[in-house]
Amino acid sequence: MRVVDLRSDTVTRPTPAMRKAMAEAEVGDDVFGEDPTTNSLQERVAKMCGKEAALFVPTGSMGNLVSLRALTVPGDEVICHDGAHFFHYEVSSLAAVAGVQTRPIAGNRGVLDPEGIVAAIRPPTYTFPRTRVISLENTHNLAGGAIYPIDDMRAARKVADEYGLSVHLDGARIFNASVATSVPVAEYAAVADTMTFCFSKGLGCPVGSMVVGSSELIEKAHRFRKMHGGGMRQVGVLTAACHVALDTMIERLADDHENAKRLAEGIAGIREGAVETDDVETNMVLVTTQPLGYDPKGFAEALAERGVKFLPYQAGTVRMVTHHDISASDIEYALEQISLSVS
Ligand code: TLP
Repeated sequence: MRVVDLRSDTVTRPTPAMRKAMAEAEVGDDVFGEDPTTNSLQERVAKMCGKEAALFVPTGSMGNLVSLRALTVPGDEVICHDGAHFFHYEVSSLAAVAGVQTRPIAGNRGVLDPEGIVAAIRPPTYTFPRTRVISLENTHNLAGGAIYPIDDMRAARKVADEYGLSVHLDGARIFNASVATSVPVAEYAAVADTMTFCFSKGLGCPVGSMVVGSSELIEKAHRFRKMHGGGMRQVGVLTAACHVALDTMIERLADDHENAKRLAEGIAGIREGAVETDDVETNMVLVTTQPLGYDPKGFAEALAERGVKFLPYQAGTVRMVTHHDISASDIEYALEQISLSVS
């Protein structure tokens, strides 16, 4: 059976060029700082992001944790959108491991209102936790790949500067935002003290994420990475694939965005109200299943039987994600199957 896997852009398999680079990678012991492929990747990424330093980490979750730890001490508080990935899907690591409290606030499609941020900042008394960080997410996963506009990010930065706070950016999919808006990744990174992004999502690598920031913050993050068991040895076998991703996988994200748009329009054509096509800004499509005659779980199960895979999401929706291993013809196939499943 033909399979069209729209569960996530994490399901991509390494390209032949990645596998070749991985097999031939020059390696050394990275805990001794001697892995040339990783060192050159970190230097390359830092430069690309306009930051002093970068650190390779195994996952986006570890990237968020070591970044936020570098910016806080136990007892501090981090303000974020109430749909932030680390608030929902990272096993409470900030609370459990960093001893840091999360202050989720409402926002429109992942974007925080500066006044809302100000209202959440704690006054400096002995009783309150100390507000330390504003954490942003771009693109915003729970908002269906919504772009956090650069001007809104700068408005949050302005608040941070006024109140002496730091800014962290969960930029797991920052390259999707950058390709969609033509705003260079360095401009997004300039808003933040620390930024993470993932190689293992739209960029198609098997493993890996990056943290970028000042040398001082990256030094701290490096210690936390080791503390959390993330000191890796001949890690050039992984970072070699990341070099290939930077060479070959960025511009093509536009294809994923086009496929997502086509998918959204197709589903909207099958049943009115199932998709807000204007909300599809990058590589995700949130589909409200009720107009299609299903609940999210039932819809995902019915389509999985036809080889079209996706995940039930929040509030009566399913999420479909386009990526390197999904072609325009896969989208047409998925639409056919959806159409056949809707009576
Ligand atoms: N997101 C994954 C899973 O949570 C489901 C996905 O399929 O979208 N930040 C953001 C915005 C993310 O979307 C993710 C992963 C992470 C961080 C964590 O990255 P990993 O999985 O590498 O720890």
